[in-house]
Amino acid sequence: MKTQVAIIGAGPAGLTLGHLLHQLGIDSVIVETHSREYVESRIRAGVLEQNTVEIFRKLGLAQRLDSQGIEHHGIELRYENTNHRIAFQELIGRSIWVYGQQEVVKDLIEARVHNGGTILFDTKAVLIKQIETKKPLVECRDLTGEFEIECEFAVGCDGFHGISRSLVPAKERKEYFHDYPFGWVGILSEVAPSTEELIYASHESGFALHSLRSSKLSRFYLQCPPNDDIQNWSDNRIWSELHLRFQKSGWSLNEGPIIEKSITPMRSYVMDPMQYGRLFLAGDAAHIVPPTGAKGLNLAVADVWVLAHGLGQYFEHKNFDELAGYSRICLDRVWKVMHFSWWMTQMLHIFPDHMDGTARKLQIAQLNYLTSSSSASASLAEQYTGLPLNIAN
Ligand code: FAS
Ligand code: PHB
Repeated sequence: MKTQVAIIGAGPAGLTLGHLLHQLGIDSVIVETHSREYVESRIRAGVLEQNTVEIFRKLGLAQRLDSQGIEHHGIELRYENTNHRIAFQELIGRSIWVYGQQEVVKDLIEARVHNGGTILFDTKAVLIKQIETKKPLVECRDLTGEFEIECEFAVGCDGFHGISRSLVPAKERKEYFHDYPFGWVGILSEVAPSTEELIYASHESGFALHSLRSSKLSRFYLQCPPNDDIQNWSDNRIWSELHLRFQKSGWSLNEGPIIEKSITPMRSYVMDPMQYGRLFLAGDAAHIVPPTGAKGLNLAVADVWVLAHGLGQYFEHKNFDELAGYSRICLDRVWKVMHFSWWMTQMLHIFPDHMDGTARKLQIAQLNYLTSSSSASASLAEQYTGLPLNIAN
């Protein structure tokens, strides 16, 4: 099989890149190890930056997002029985959209198939060869056997557990790991949200987040010990912890059937560089941010926005300059977004070392400053709704 760009992984990064290249008239093939049903049912992200929404609109992929997605003009910070709204629209004139990642993935796959684009499901990329040459080869295995895809560029959009980043020689790469001393219990419940906007709650017994998917579907997250077992989280325990951490006089939390619950480790990871020869990395294949800032999916889309622009310059003008700067441009944004996600995480979670109570006092002081200063709130708003996307600087 031959193509211009071979894309490994049909997550938000790979699928968005496929559409950006299609719009530029560049041929691509996407290989995805799982079935279509599996990738369309995976529950993950839920918040889209304004940048991400604008890119999907530019690509004509936002019909359902515009009709079923919910635009939010702010978030709530809740601590010590008080509520504080960070008003994005008033502060900086920008918004976020609540729209499930699996809905995004469904829309992007639907459109790709409609455009006659190739996605090979149930097809695993097992190796990418000749990445130092102008003709990389992606070795694939599907239910019928093995075959190769010859391409001019191979893009690893294969997530944190993919194969692609391991193909960058160890002596050429620097990796930055950090595991946080807690995880998140993620819960999906068939109950009307008890809030108009997301609530980020910081409570002595741990962090909690009230997000949503629709007027009938609520999404919650609870800070839990690292490596905790979901068996330890009965529905009763989940509801009593949610009531405790969101407690605020005059406010009540609706309860309903819990239809999905899982535990997510909280870590951060950055791979530098995000390119080697004709192999490029995008999304979770190159970086993981703790979900407190709701950035993972949005950062994946920002990466491929930069990459597609560089590939467009290459295929149109045989100019490699922009592609040569891909890693530098993306890592500038990755570290800024990593800092924001770390900052939200350290401000809102309870850490094992509470410094004899000093840590909590410092957190409350940080929250009091943040919620009483319009410039500090505007900074949160700017970072949460999405830093401006810079293409080539
Ligand atoms: P993905 O992991 O989504 O996709 C990679 C794809 O590659 C997968 O489909 C995989 O099957 C495939 N693949 C892997 N190896 C392969 C191989 N060898 N051959 C072929 N295919 C292969 N982010 C936000 O922005 N907002 C949020 O609210 C948010 N909440 C989150 C909540 C949870 C519980 C989790 C786990 C993550 C959350 N994230 C959030 C982050 C998440 O959305 C990721 O950042 C996003 O999925 C990254 O997209 P991709 O880089 O495309 O990787
Ligand atoms: C979600 O809705 O899944 C969500 C929202 C905000 C976050 C993380 C996850 O910070």
